[in-house]
Amino acid sequence: MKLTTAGESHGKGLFAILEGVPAGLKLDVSLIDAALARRQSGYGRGGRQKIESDRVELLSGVRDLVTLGSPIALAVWNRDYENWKEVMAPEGCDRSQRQLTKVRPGHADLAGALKFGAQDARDVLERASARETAARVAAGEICRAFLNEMNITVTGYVRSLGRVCDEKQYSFAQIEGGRRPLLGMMDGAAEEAAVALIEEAKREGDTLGGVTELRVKGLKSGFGSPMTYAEKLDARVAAALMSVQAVKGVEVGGGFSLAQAKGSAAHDEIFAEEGNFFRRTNRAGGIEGGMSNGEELVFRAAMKPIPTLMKGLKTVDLATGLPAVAAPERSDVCAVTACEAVLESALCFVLADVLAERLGGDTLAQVKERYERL
Ligand code: EPS
Repeated sequence: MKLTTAGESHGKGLFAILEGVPAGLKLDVSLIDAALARRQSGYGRGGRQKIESDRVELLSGVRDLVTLGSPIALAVWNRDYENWKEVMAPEGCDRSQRQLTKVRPGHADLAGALKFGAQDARDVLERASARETAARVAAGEICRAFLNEMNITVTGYVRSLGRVCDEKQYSFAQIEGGRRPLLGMMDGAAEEAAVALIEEAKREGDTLGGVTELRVKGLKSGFGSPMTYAEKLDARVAAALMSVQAVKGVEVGGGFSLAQAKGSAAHDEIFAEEGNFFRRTNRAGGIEGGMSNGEELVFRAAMKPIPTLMKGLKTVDLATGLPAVAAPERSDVCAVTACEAVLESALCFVLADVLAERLGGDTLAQVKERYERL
């Protein structure tokens, strides 16, 4: 499979072309729209989400809500474009307005302006913005529908927000049924503390990050390969998760904590019952030797605090070369809940890609038959 996205945060919209989805997959647009709504959710989001009410528009590759095997093109239109077309229109606009030269530490502004030779960091930040993830979520949800046909399901939750951390362990079913709507956390007391922290950050003109946990149930063993480094499942998932805006760390299973344990406490002993192999622990996060081992996949991703701070950090004005305070663009205080939704979609794409690669097939029926035979 191949996924390409295009679009600027305040341009006409966000677009995706998804190639390699087999023919015969039934799509439910309301499920894609629900995922887009989840991407807009979470306590602490900024004013933009009050303007947008993201919906997918399927443009090609689908007939009567069933995939044709051809590239699927889709759009998520920006309502806010109406307010920005004077400074963003591809056909011609006034570039002198809404320039951003007081580059924000942590954002793509400075490195991007230097790399692309831009006088106005808007030429870069519009694309670097996390609004791009609307296209990735829409495409990722098509991949999720494909995975669901093989009974492979993906879920996740917000494990920590700032210094508030929920250390408890949850089963896949608990996460699916128990994720709280306000922040996508599992524990009520932790969520209350996180809301208070967001309030505090908002008052201070500051921002917050957090950690999300992702789970995959139903993936059979043998996906990914140790034969070449680029085929390793953990490497591919890590790259996909790391590509989501503001993600600074990815863990698989026990992740960093395994480095502190002795080998006897870091691996998952193997048992068999009536010819079926199983483990009683899952520290490997379902991946050994770069291959799925049939256990649940477990990943964690750390999102840094959003780099647009209302209180502004020290920086330099690109236009004058003088010290300045970074531009306080409208922004979110915290978007970890949205990040979790995006990460699920990004994970769905990479898993669908790995599946399609190993199983081939022009039609969904062929893919399903091959999967069942494994
Ligand atoms: C986003 C929309 C953006 C930001 C956010 C993500 O809206 P606006 O810039 O119009 O307020 O809220 O972008 C960033 C965090 C960023 O760093 O650019 C969205 O829909 O996800």
